[in-house]
Amino acid sequence: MKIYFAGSIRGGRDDAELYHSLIQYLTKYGEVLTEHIGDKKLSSKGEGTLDNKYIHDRDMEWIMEADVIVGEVTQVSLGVGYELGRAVENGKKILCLYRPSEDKKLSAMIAGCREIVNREYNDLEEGKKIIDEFFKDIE
Ligand code: 6K6
Repeated sequence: MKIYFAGSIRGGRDDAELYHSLIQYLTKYGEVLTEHIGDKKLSSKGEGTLDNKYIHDRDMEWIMEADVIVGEVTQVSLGVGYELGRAVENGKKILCLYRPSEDKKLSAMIAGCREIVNREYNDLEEGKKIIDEFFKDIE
């Protein structure tokens, strides 16, 4: 099983630690192609070594290769929204995890997408349970 984890980078890195923990947990179910998303040293400003076209093409290849896409969508990110749209277009199985809050409302284009399993949670432990249920359902 290959898993593509999507989480905000240039959209803001406030949740980087949570991404790290979710990615660690997801390795229980398969290979996570995007472990770097959980790297706390990765800032929203970027390392500046990788070219945008290189990043886009490599990430699209990984999305095509992946069996499952898991997105943490609380922190608004254009890149994550784009990835989810391309994943839907290509018939991927998709789980989105969102922590409800007044100041970060989930876009209707994600919340209203029938091809995405959208689940709300409040902390890591709840997130892990949702991941377990999702993988049980798709087995
Ligand atoms: C690091 C910091 C800034 O730029 C970098 C290097 N960039 C990226 N490296 C790997 N994946 C990326 C990079 N920029 C965006 N992505 C992909 O888009 C990731 O798979 C994330 O799921 C998503 C984040 O999009 P933004 O718009 O928040 O950056």
